[in-house]
Amino acid sequence: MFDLYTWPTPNGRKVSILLEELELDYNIIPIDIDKGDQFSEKFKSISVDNKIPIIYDHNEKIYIRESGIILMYLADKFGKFIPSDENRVDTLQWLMWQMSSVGPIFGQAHHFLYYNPGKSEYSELRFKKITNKIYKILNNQLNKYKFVSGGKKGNYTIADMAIWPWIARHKRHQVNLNDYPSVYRWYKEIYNRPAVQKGYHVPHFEEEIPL
Ligand SMILES: N[C@@H](CCC(=O)N[C@@H](CS)C(=O)NCC(=O)O)C(=O)O
Repeated sequence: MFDLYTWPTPNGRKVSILLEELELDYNIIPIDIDKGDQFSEKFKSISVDNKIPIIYDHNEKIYIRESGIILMYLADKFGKFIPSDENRVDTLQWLMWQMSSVGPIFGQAHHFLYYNPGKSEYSELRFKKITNKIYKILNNQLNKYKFVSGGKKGNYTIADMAIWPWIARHKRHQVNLNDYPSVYRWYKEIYNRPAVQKGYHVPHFEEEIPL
């Protein structure tokens, strides 16, 4: 059994999607980061940086933070959605690409383009440009392969699960998915997975998944 501390954001949704894909039982503990729940004394005692998502594994009696490592931990523990053959490294390198490029850059793009438009033209242009560079990289990869990692033999993995919820925020970073047809093909395929439909709306329904 697991506890999931989360809120409907891309980093939170990565983990709820994997928990649904693995068909695991888990308690959902909403941390309303818009109201400041992440700064409560109770949450601070389990989170060094006041951020969701966090899981608690009741069997091992440990808290785990950082969405990338949470995905690795669960995928390894249940032996699913992470290759055990030579493709493992490729899955992990795309996962790390998400953690180091997609998340931080799209996060900045949302900050300037969606939450604070008009405050810094330079920053809006900069993060829009790098965002589109990231989409080009992803589109090139998905031109060649069905899923992000593993090449021709690749399957749906935690690398796809990490990237997908950020692409679901394409309107916030002002990207039209029609401009990236292979990303759009991949996005729709993953959108149709029942576990994704369920995991997206954890801890509550916020919006229909944008298409
Ligand atoms: N590197 C962390 C980032 C987590 C993160 O940025 N969480 C955001 C929501 S997506 C958050 O909790 N923000 C609240 C705050 O910073 O006060 C991860 O991937 O888990």
